[in-house]
Amino acid sequence: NGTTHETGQIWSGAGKTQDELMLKDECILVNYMDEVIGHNNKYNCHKFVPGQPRGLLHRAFSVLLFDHENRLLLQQRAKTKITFPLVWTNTCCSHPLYGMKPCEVDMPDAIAGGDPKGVKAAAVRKLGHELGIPANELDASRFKFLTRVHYWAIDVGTYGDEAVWGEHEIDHILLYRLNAGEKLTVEPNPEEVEAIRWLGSEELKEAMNGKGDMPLWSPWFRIINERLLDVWWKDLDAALNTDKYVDVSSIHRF
Ligand code: DMA
Ligand code: MN
Repeated sequence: NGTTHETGQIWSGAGKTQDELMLKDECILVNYMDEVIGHNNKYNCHKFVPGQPRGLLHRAFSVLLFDHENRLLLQQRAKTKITFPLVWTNTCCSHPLYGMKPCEVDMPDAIAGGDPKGVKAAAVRKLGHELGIPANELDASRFKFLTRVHYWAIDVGTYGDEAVWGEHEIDHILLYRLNAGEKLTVEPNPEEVEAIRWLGSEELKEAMNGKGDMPLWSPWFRIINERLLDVWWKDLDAALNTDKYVDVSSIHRF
């Protein structure tokens, strides 16, 4: 495990691709109210160090993608992910980035209006990168933005003695459902995703009981699942097609 950040040097133990993304991806820094206050790279945002014990608060998104039969697509993170390797989680989690085209930085009025196009564009980008879902098989306007979750979680150093990583985010939750007969190509990128599984609500409950072959779950998906998802999943037509569960003014803090 090296410790230098020079281009091409592997410092995390995870591998060059993830190292490079750690420095290249420029996350959006936000305040407690989710207002943009700046930007910094993924490394600085996620490294928990003395004096900055929760990294830097930044904006994130979580996609929950369902098929026509209301099964949720889950992914196991690749073993080469620097943060939270090998844990199971929702379809796709990532960050809208600063400096992207189209722009991924949403302003408060877009969020309050229920149509944050920036995180939706980021979601299309990352569903492509992580799961190989072609952009032309997705319709960004069909992402349903429901609410925001503010949480932090520690991921005790997987790579090297000093590495202590974590998350401290305001996570924008996006739901998406395939129509009957709609084609979706899913070709997981092994640098990002170890495995995928489509599970119904009851199957997920069983999978998360710790006794099966999916023992590890991400802290943010545990929060979303325990606090919010149950209600939406039971009433998925309304969650997707009406504003019954839209809560754009709250930031749920856990
Ligand atoms: C970060 O996910 C976002 C959440 C909601 C935890 P990630 O670590 O998978 O992002 P990326 O793959 O872009 O590093
Ligand atoms: Mn993050």
